[in-house]
Amino acid sequence: MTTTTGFRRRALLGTTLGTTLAAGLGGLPLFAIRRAEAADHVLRFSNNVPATHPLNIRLREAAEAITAETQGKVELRVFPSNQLGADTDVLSQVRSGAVQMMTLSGLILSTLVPVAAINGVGFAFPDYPTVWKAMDGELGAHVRGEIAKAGLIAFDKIWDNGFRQITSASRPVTTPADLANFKIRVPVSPLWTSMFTAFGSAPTSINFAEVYSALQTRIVDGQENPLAVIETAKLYEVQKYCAMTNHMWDGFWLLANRRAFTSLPGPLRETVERILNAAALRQREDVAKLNQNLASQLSERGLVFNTPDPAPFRAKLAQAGFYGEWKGKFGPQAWGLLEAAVGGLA
Ligand code: X2X
Repeated sequence: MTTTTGFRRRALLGTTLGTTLAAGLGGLPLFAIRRAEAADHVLRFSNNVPATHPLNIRLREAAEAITAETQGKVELRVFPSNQLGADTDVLSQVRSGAVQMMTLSGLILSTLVPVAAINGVGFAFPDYPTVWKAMDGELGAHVRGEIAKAGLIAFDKIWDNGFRQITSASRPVTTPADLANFKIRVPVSPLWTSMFTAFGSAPTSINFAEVYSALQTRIVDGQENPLAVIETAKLYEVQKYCAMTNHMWDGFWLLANRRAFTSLPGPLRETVERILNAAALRQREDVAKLNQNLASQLSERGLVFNTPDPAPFRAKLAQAGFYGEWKGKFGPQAWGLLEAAVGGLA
């Protein structure tokens, strides 16, 4: 009896004290303070998309599940929108351990792990079932193996970015001829530069953190991204046209610093992996739905859509030697795994 009363009084006192403290700390909710104090392992997790993108919605959910299932021993602290730096900087930080985790496009990762760009080969994937068959199958396993050799951990399930579409400010893209001399932002990655050079465009490598302002100030005329990114990053505010080219599928590898992640006791590590891999599967469904439904919403916001025939775009890449060049760079083993999943490439 006494114990119960004592416990109650302390709990009450704790709450009052906590509230006062929280007010002093700018009104942070009490649970945030307690959680930050209690976690034995804090994993700082960076990504480049806005807080409203399905990637961040599912990551926040996963973070809550991790706190609950590990009884607060592990805290996944998610930083959206490049708050910890642009992709190429954060990749260095994840390698050094200053940041413990991030999601990153395989194409950008390819500056460290060349074969990680292979999913970006132009027009390689016809649809989502083929994407997941390849990335959850042998091709993805091969890429994860190479990532491991570079000292990083890649989680089993890649997250979806989506099929990419080309937006522009000054004129629509209807044929490959419209891409000639087109000033387009591409992410920092040799494959992207090579692809738009093959189209005859003038590509500029810019981290996603700078894309909105590069478009706004007209440093470039256009960019290419899946609709979910165009919508959540509000690129429709600074672009007029959107060509549904589906010229590339891209995903986000979930990467962890090996030392930081393997310092977690085994059972905690397994919990984090299980929760995040399950979150990736849910995020894939969200993005697929969004990419199906967003066109009408974006038209209402003023973006003018067209759906070009992809055949001449693909022919242009073949004619410029794009496929031959990248087949040589990736080598017969990786190229063979890609073709096993998607069929023969030009
Ligand atoms: O930088 C981009 O355009 C983005 C958000 O799609 C990637 O992460 C590759």
